[in-house]
Amino acid sequence: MAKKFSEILQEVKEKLTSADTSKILTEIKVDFLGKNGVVTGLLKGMRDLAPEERPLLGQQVNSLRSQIEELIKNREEAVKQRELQKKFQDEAIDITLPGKVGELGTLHPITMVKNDLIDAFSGLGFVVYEGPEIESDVVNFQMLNIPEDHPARDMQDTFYITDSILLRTHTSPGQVHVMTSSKPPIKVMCPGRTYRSDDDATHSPIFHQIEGLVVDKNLSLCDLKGTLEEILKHIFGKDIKTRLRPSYFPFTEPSVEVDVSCFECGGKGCKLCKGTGWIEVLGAGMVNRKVLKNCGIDPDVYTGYAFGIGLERIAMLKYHIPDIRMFFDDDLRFVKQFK
Ligand code: 2U9
Repeated sequence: MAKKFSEILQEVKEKLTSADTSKILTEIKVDFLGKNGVVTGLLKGMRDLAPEERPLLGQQVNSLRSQIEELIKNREEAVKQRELQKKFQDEAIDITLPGKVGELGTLHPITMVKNDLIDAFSGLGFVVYEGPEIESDVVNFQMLNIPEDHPARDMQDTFYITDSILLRTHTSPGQVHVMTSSKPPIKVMCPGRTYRSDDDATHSPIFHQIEGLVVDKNLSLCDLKGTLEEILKHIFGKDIKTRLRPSYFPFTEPSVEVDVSCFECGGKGCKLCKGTGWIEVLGAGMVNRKVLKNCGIDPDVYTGYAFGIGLERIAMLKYHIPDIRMFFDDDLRFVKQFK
């Protein structure tokens, strides 16, 4: 029997030497110590012995069990260490590899022009007011002295929601809200989306404006020209010149169109300025006395100047964009060019 014990022990040792996974170790444990294993088989064999022989065999089997348990436990620790080491190797992270850089978005060119203008106007003391995009006919037209028979009031030109509610056709109603709710001195800029029923290479049903309004005592066209010159130099470069040409808008009197000397050819004449040396960039004027009065401001005490800038027009000139519809096509290849 003693020989059988040492053979069993030898067999366990041999099997353990080549056992290199937890799974194989478990199998060995079951084979030798399990319910139907070798050691349990030895205990079951006690039934065939005389009663006086049984205690000695019991002790020997228990000793064998303890030795096998000890051997398996030692091997288990080594295998666990090896498995852990392998796991670390397999899951190793190379912290020296460069990270994955997510693609950064870009600002839309209209947003870039708008931000640039807001920066420039803020430097001159203008504050931003953003009015609603849905307006009444009264604020969008009547208070701005736009007469009943003006083409802008036609159904063909304006998006009406009801007979008296519409999508604003300019950001000027924003300035009306400022004038009716605060007292001069006023110095505001109103950026935002505007809507007109128009659709071709230079007109879009949705477009963007930034308008400015200053109301104070003793303002003149000189103040307007000085302010615009500052802003236009900021946008188109220090070397440009500006000129005012007479024009007509119902909300300003006198009204002017503002040109800058061509920033491409320096005024000599080129394709961009159509050979004239000048490029029209915005409209402006002294606020019409009737508009001041409509907004509760005494035109005998206060004066005002105002201007309107089409953001698409500025962006088209600045970035040589041939068609206004490109701003609204959502084509990433277009937008990404303005990084
Ligand atoms: C108030 C009083 C006067 C705003 C003005 C213009 C001239 C003008 C155009 C520029 C390009 C519109 O987008 S565009 O087509 N705007 O020419 N806008 S004066 O005058 C105002 C505004 C508000 C209370």
